[in-house]
Amino acid sequence: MRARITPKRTFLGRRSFIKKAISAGLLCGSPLVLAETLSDSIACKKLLLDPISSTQKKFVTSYNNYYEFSTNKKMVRHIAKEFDYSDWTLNIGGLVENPITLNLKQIMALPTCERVYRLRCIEGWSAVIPWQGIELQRILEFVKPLSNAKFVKFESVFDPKQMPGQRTSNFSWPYVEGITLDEAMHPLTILATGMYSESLPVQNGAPIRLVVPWKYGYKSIKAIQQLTLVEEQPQGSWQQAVPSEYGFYGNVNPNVPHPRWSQRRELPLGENKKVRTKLLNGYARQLERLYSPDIIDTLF
Ligand SMILES: Nc1nc2c(c(=O)[nH]1)N[C@H]1C(S)=C(S)[C@@H](COP(=O)(O)O)O[C@H]1N2
Ligand SMILES: [Mo]
Repeated sequence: MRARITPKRTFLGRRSFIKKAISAGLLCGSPLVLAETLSDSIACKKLLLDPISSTQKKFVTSYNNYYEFSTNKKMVRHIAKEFDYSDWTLNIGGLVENPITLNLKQIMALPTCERVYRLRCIEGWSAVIPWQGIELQRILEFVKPLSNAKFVKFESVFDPKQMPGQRTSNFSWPYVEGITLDEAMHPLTILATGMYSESLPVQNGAPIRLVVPWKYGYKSIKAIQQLTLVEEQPQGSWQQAVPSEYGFYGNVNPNVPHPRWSQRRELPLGENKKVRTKLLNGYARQLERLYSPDIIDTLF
């Protein structure tokens, strides 16, 4: 067992070797360099988020939208229990200078920061979740989008052997989502690898999922294997399946009703009284530079 632990001297020697190789321009685009670059950058932007208390973990891990496993929110975690993701790869490519592929170990080694965010599902329920994640901006700065890249397209895993929903539903698998490059570069946008200071439970999107806290939950795609920088606006799976109910932007807006219900209120998981839904889920102040204030109120 002891031999497995890298002695500190060797470790430091290796780090300074990596640092020298990075500044010499070697190792360009390797996952090792990504982790090293991220751990050297200022870990997290200070975003002046309002202090909010988290929903109890038991609620967030037992009521899940994850159609690959089940359309029954309470069943998802039971069906997802045996999901094996040890062979995972996350590829980031398309219109970038430095495409990379990370394996599970490399994904889990990415340095993370803590973000407590509201999550608002378009169906009218919500939660407050303490995530551990990486600002997507950091990863994009590393892969260097080309000047014609305008959107980021995300694709979940396609594994019908392990995911019964992919065998039975007529949804077009894998689950796809997309956001603009500006939205992807916003410091609120993270790729989460953990929550409640533990690695992400399968039902919440292990090993890595997107979290865009000002958008309805369907934009926060779980179990991501592919990010592609593209020129044209990608079509999300929900947008494709039900275009009258799911937009490309999906920004939380209490003033824009769903075709079948009002979006003015939401039920926090674990509570029995609805609360008012906030414009852009409470993040309008952080998003002023992304969406000009005069159009914020009409956004969906
Ligand atoms: N791959 C995938 N990602 C997904 C979904 C899904 O069915 N498949 N559901 C979305 C929806 S509708 C919501 S509300 C959130 C729920 O996240 P949670 O279960 O962690 O609360 O995940 C989103 N990400
Ligand atoms: Mo949702």
